[in-house]
Amino acid sequence: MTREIRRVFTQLGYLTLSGPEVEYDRYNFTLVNMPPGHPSRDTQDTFYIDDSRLLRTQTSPVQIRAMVALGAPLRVIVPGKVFRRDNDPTHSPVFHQVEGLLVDEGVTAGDLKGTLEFFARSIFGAERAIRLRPHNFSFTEPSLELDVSCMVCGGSGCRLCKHSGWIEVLGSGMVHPDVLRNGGVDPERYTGFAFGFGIERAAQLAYGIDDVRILYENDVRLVGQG
Ligand code: 2U9
Repeated sequence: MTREIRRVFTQLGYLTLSGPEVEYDRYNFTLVNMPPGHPSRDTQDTFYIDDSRLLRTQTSPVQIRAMVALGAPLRVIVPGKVFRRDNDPTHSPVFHQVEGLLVDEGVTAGDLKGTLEFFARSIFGAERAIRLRPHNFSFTEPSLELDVSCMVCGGSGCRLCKHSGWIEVLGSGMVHPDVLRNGGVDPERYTGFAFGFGIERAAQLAYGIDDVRILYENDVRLVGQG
């Protein structure tokens, strides 16, 4: 799945980057607009190592590091492991995310929409329709969630899409000017968009996998299909 996602974004000129899984809370939270006291920082949700270090809960700190190191213009995707204190039938304490970031002069929400449509059709099929709904993330303003027309019924309604015809696939938005500033990028000159999603969930939707655990069990009948 990661290979397929990389192929889509490499075609669009994105670099693939990685970064540390043990992070400073400043990079994981503060610099993406989650100041001390933000609910996501709760010790009920986050694995802390000590007062200033934790297991990253998202790959966003790598995009901050990329802006600082490479500056604008910038196109990167960051696949990698993330950690959350969640463990139930639909949540694993470790899972994989891809986040993407594009920063340049004159970037608009229209560019974001076109990019997400290309991504959705490349991964989930050329006949897929998309829709964007308003949402809220600390690092983007405005924030948008992307729904893709259901890969099982094509939109007419079935059990997978709970008879709505749509499946929620990812979160996205226009990068908050304070977050650009935190990466050393001038928000008066540059704008950007960002997106993020869970790779296991994307694999379940793309391949019709109803139980996430088979992705971790190393059954040779599954791993032999790579
Ligand atoms: C920087 C600027 C912007 C990354 C983004 C999302 C939206 C998002 C979650 C969806 C489900 C991850 O797997 S999940 O829990 N993510 O919806 N992530 S925009 O925005 C950034 C990141 C870094 C510097």
